Amino acid sequence: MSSLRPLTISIAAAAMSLSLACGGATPDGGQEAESPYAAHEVAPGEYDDYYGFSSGGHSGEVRIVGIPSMRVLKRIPVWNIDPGSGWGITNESKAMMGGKWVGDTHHVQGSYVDGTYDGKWLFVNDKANNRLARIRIDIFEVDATVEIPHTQGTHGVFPQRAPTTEWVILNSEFRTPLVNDGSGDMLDASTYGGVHTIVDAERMEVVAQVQTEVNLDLAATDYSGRYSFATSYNSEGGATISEMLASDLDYLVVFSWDNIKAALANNDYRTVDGVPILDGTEGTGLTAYIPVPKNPHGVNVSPDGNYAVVSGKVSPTASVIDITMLDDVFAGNIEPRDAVVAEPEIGLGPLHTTFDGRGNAYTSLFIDSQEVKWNIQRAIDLQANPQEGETAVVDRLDIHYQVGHTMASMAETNEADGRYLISLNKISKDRFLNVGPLKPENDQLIDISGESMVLLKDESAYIEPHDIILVRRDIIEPHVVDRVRLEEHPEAVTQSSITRDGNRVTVRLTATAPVFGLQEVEVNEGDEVTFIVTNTDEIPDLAHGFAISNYNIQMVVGPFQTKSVTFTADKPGVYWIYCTNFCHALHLEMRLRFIVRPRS
Ligand code: CUK
Ligand code: CUA
Ligand code: CA
Repeated sequence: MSSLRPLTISIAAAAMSLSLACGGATPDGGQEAESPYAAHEVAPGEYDDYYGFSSGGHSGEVRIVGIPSMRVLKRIPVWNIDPGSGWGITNESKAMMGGKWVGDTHHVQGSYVDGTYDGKWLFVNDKANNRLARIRIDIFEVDATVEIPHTQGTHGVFPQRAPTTEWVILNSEFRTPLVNDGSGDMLDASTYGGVHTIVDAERMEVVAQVQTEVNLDLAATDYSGRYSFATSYNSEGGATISEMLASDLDYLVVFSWDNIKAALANNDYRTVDGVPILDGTEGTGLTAYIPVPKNPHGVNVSPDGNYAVVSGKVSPTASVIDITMLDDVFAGNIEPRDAVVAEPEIGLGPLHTTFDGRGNAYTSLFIDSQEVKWNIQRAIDLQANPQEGETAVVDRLDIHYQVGHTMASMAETNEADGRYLISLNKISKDRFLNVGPLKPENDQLIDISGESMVLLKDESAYIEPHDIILVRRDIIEPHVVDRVRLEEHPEAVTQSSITRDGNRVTVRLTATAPVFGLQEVEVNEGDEVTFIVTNTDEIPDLAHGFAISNYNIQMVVGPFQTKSVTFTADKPGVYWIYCTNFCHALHLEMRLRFIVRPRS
């Protein structure tokens, strides 16, 4: 066990040691003869106990990982182009992506009922282009997206946890002018602000935005549907890194949903670009600004709903906020800082905290390259009654290396079960075969069922997952269905046909292994051609591909699915359209001629 560092560290030292170049821990090296993972291995043909839903960061995707095997089971394209599903290529997905082909997914969260996952939706943010996407769990595909106005660095995202997910909230990590059209003094950062955006989960529309003067980073909701939280590391309102590090205290901003709903009902807002903007600056009653040390990062709510834990990042502490005291804070009965009931020193670079449902918290320490387990009640008791040499820290485990997010099984629900902990490490250094200079990231699986944490497994990850949630499989499995999409597309094809309207040609095409419904399609150079392809196979997990040689078109049409693509037939000649997904012994013969007659 390494000893605790002093509370105060200089800005320069903190900023330097936050850089990836300074690795904290050294490799463990020694491997035991019998791996502790053996007892957790998922044998061939066996299933994992948990679905891990992980954000893909700048890849713009969401990944599904089986836990504890750590096998990647599926990748769901969200803000990236992927012929494997046709995403970004089909007319349907192009409409949802709005011409923006990159995204930065940080936080995947599930929809809730009564404080636990209902298995209906996943929500994921796009920090780069400021969007929210919703993924249907029955088919694991994006079915709706919404652009978030008046914001940049759309970061923390969290669904309402009770009674059901009606709202999803998102934060602006970057402060900007609210009306950001080049008017006003753009260099005057004191006029910038950040917004806490409320999205209607069902309609996927922005309900309102609560404007603050500070930046809003990570997000969480409580377990009663009455509060949401945002960490703010730039209470200074700075525009440079030294300005953002100037103050010893920043904030946890608490949003009162009771007061927000009252303001909306009383029309106590202004409307900008059709969006109600509520004034949530300090003193307006919609928010409470709880001072916490310095440049905090994650905020996570304990599964009993009682505490919000803020991870200090530049401060070697975690701050424990008693949620049951927030009503008194908003009523003005106590000072905001009074709701901080513990602030244990836990180590260097605390980023995110998760829970085992037995009263323990696990915080990722980026600089120390450790997971630290500490007891929340012990921290509160020691804060009230300090005892020389006593600590709330229960255990420490070196990880490899530089952990960002960490998450325990079911930890973001009131059914946290304390079995597994995932450590999403940014740097693997020497843990895998060298495929450098840039090596894979390292997702580590840790057994937290006992008093001490036990490292079970390393798994390489493609850059760069940020966050993950671990969902019990019995919550997901009942919702995954086979034939749901057959009738969903308004133009699902049962008969192949070619129709022409002026220079617009629509080709409706069935696909049943090993044939497309037509063997030949003839158009004229310059025609605008739309192919609508329906997978009419009866086999519940068989996909067909659709690629047009030299036309830069390739999409896969999943089971019972219909997809369309529109393009201009600008190259005369003979072009083979072929199935790109191995579907049948005669898969290679599954093709048709696309004939483009030259303009005469
Ligand atoms: S942030 Cu990436 S390590 Cu976007 Cu959740 Cu903390
Ligand atoms: Cu259809 Cu290969
Ligand atoms: Ca700060």
